[in-house]
Amino acid sequence: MIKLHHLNKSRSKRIIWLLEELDLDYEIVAYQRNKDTFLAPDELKQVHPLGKSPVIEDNGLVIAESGAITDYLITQYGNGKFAPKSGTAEYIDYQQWLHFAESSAILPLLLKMFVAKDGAKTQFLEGYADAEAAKIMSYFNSRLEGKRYLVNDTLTGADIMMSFIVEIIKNAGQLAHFSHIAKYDEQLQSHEKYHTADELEAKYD
Ligand SMILES: N[C@@H](CCC(=O)N[C@@H](CS)C(=O)NCC(=O)O)C(=O)O
Repeated sequence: MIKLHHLNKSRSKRIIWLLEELDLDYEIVAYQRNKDTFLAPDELKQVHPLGKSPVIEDNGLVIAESGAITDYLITQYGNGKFAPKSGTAEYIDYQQWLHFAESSAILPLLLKMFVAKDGAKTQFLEGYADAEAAKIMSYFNSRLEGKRYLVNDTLTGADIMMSFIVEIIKNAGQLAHFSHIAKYDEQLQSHEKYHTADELEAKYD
């Protein structure tokens, strides 16, 4: 059975959502963040040297990185659902969103969170994070105009990956400035399993 190493308040919720959508048998192994440092406990390093979550174990494989896990699970168990056909233009688009979530999109949003948490005046970082985050959010917003989902008008792994980015934007109180992202958030929330993932995340928090 698939094992998901899940850290509370983390990107791992994406993988719970995907496992639920795929209707797979899986087990959650839960870990709690340190209350002061917000870091994962050392036990997670016994699963994978980075000691971060999510990590899955399946068929003797240990897979880290939520994008790689999403790709693996959909390729292995999707039966043609949740990703466009490989070799098509839509598949390239899908891959771009899958990677965008954990590269260009997340960095400035996290930097903004860290700058705010630190509270200190910075020479460069704050301005950089603000400008880059604004660029990322308006790009994402513009690409959603007139669309229900990112690719092929159906839920894919790209949407599941980007749901965490939407959550960060929402928690930062920015959703009201980006109407297409706000509508997209409602669309994601129309999926029953989105809420199952929320409930499981709360259960293990
Ligand atoms: N790019 C990785 C990021 C993994 C990551 O940073 N996970 C965070 C939780 S959202 C974590 O484990 N933080 C605790 C720590 O770094 O100790 C992914 O997408 O899976």
